[in-house]
Amino acid sequence: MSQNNHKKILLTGAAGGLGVALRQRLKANCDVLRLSDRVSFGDAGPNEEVVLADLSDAEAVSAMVRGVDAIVHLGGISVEGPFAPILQANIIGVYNLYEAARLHGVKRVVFASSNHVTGFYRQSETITADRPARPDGLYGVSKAFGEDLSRFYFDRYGIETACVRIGSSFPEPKDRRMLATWLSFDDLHRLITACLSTPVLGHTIIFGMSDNAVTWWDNAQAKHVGYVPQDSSNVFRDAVYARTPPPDLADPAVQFQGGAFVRTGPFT
Ligand code: NAI
Ligand code: 15L
Repeated sequence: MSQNNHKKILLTGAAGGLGVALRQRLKANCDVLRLSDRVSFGDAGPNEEVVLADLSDAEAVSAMVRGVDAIVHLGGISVEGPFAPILQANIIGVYNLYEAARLHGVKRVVFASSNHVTGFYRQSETITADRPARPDGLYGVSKAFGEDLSRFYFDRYGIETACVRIGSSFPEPKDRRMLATWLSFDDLHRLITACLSTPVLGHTIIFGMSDNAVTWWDNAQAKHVGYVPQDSSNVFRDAVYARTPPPDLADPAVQFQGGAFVRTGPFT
């Protein structure tokens, strides 16, 4: 099946790490890719549009969403920190996005959630997506809000969403924890493509990980999405072990899935 089954896809957070990684890749999924962020990131290329918008500005978000048929929502605060920016971007911002989707008839969203929704599960556990949220900070709480909000917009308005609880999506795993949580950029694109193209998505929570040897997450409940990872952190394992010290088993960052996030803050 062709990957290109949308006329116009909106990619938010286009200036960020994953936005940059996905910009070229997502052009295969649509005729036109609309890119947005609150900071400028250069001009539109062929088959691209650029719309600058702060997620906390409802009017700007409405203009950003108007005319697209699917949204890949990466924009927002991506780490733990003070509550005010998280509130503006990840709570008010995601509300603005779904309201705009409802008003403009957008029927499918891929929402970049995070493993930090469940960061206070232990690394010794394997969890499925229906386990209760156990956020490891205000950032994780804000992503749990986005997951709940998107479920409401599905139940009430039929807007389908894949909440992708991304593990660690970087060019390579940076430490031993990321051997379990790593998601390659190509697998992230495969996962988003699956979410955009599956005939029936519904409201689905899926852990965003590559085919890593060690994992804490079970995606059995999201099989209908059809995501099959093709990369693995295993190829980096020896190098990561060689450059990192053995774990201190008394460290909460080693005990819990959220890693160092579980002991970050407090922020004022
Ligand atoms: P990033 O921090 O590099 O990019 C986020 C982008 O959102 C930035 O370009 C920023 O300018 C924009 N943004 C922030 N506040 C905004 C606002 N109020 N209005 C409009 N735009 C705003 O983050 P990254 O790594 O690219 O992650 C993308 C998404 O994926 C984020 O939502 C993050 O929470 C999520 N995620 C990423 C993971 C990873 O391993 N990279 C892991 C788990 C989740
Ligand atoms: C996230 O949610 C962050 O956005 C990313 O920067 C990483 O810290 C990642 O989680 C992780 O847990 O490794």
